[in-house]
Amino acid sequence: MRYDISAFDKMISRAKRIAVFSHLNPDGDAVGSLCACCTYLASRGKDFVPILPNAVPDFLKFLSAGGRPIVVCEEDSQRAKDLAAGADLLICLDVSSPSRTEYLEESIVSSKAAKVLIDHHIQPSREFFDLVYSEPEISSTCELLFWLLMAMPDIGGDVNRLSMSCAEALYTGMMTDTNNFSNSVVPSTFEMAARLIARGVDKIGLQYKVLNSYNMSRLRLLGRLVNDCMHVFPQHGATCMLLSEEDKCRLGFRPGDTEGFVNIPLQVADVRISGIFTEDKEGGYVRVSLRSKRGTDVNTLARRFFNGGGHENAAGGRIYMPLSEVPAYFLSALDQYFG
Ligand SMILES: [Mn+2]
Repeated sequence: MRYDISAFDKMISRAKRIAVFSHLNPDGDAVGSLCACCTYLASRGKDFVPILPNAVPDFLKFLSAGGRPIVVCEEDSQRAKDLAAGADLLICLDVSSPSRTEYLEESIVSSKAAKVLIDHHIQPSREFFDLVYSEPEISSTCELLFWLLMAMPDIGGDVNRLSMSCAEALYTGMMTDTNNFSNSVVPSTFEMAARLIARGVDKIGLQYKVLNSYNMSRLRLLGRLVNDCMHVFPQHGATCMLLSEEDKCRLGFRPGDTEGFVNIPLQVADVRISGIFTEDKEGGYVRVSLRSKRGTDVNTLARRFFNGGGHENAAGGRIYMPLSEVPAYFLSALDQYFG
């Protein structure tokens, strides 16, 4: 992978204060790329601030954002916005558009600072940024960031010049976005993994920390969803699981608890599309997450019917209706989509 890094390198050198952002409901790739970027900026002696719209899920809290606390907009909205406004360089990671930062969108769009986007989603909103690194044919934003950092003059392609916490954050984001090497993996992904493991990243240790460190309530929630809240549409090879506010409350749901659930129905031979629909009463919408097997495009499905988008085999969106109406809506969307 070869990238022209000189513009980005110069922007970092010139910047006095850098604000780094990622998306709402941050996943491993969002938190991993945010932390890796901040750790790198720290190694260059830069003044920076990591900002997220809402909190980091527990299983990712071991990652360090260059030793600084992550400012969470949902917890301290004014401070997050002031810090964003005070920066002269904004770096947005793993977001196809500023709107994916939710409450921070306005601060990003209206800022006069230089803006850089580093992302792997298709059709990014380039118009908001001065410099865009967009690579949809890659596993994750963490992988793209890895290759960008490798190309930086101070790293010079030598993985040993990346700090261990930067290397771990990059590996974590790639590992989670590929569902531990099961999807969106390209040759360069293995090359990145090989280099990071040679650097000393503890692959098994990270798996235990990130993928095998859930609590019992999450397992019970999965049981409840599969047993009682899943609709199956065999005519389309589709399933959908519904997570209500009531169940969230009763089963002690915490953000991030359903991470990976949507992939599980795809383990069934005849299932090619899986959806999980999560009620958000406060937001007044139902959050949609879709996954598919190779050859079935959920990006277009999400764009047409669920006010969202993403990748061919992993997409998301939002719909505005009571949760009870979702199965019928999902079925009619599938009927129209597959004709
Ligand atoms: Mn990602």
